[in-house]
Amino acid sequence: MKPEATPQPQPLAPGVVRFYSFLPRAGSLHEDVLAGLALPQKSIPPKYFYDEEGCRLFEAICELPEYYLTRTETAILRGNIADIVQFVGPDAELIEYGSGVQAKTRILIQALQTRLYVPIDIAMDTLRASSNELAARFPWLNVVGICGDYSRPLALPEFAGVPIRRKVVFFPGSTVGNFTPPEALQFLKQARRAVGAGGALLIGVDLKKDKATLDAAYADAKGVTARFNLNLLQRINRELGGDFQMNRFRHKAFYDPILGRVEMHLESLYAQVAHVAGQRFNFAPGETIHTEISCKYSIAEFQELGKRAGFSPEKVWTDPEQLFSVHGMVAA
Ligand code: AVI
Repeated sequence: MKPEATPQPQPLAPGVVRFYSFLPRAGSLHEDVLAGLALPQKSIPPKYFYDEEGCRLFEAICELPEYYLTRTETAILRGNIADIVQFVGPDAELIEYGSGVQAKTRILIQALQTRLYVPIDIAMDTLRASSNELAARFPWLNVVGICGDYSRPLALPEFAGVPIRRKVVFFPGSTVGNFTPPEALQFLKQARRAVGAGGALLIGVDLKKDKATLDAAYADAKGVTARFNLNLLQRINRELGGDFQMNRFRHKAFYDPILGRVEMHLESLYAQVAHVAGQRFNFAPGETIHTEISCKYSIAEFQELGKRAGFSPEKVWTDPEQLFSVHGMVAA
């Protein structure tokens, strides 16, 4: 795939937040949804969860008692911050893919005294709000927000005026698990190209564990994850003129220990017909739309993937229960 256009190097000034938009052309939701619903196993890419309401619901998921990922990763970062600072080294440009609400990023920026932070996110409103908040909190920080889809090749802008010794991609949250392993490999190769030789990767990866813990993490008692999943249908109704009836579908999520991944689906409760953008889609009772995978890795499996992408695994930080891992890898 051809990378998108690169702007010319720009001088930076702390406190001035710049934004670049490399958003996919309008119409990709339309094309992807119609194509996905026409497949024998209907499916919709998980990146479309994150409209305004989806971002809000995902933040609520991160607070749930069953969803151990966020608090465990945050504790790992806090508890090992001195070692992480040593691993990253001084004067690093911090590039964050899928920056979201950036709570974990604040820990890193504070400890690293980062001068240049480049958050990349598909949700422009969240990106703007959190970039402005970070710039206000850290007066020495240059923030360059990139609104774009990082699951596709993206040529990042270069900036002048800040001393940079190495580029470091920060990819927390185990979002890498939302790619299939071959897609994750492509993504890691792209991160390897983005940081260049001697650059580094700091990546959060959820670990394989018992099915009961994982099933509960993706089907919480309060039904927040269900609302997050069903919001996709509401988005399609609103943005593509769909007529899905929310109460005729249910959230379904389960860990498949053989494939080592959680799958999320929207299951049709009845034989029914739904229309999207004037096209008709039939659903049998029990038929599903596959909306997300969340792959889980052992430490060794993920290190192997990193090596295949051109990284040398140097550090792994985990919690006492071995629920979650944060890997520090260096571009070989
Ligand atoms: C963003 N991503 C890492 C989350 C995950 O755990 O796979 C998305 C999510 N889906 C359901 N709950 C959370």
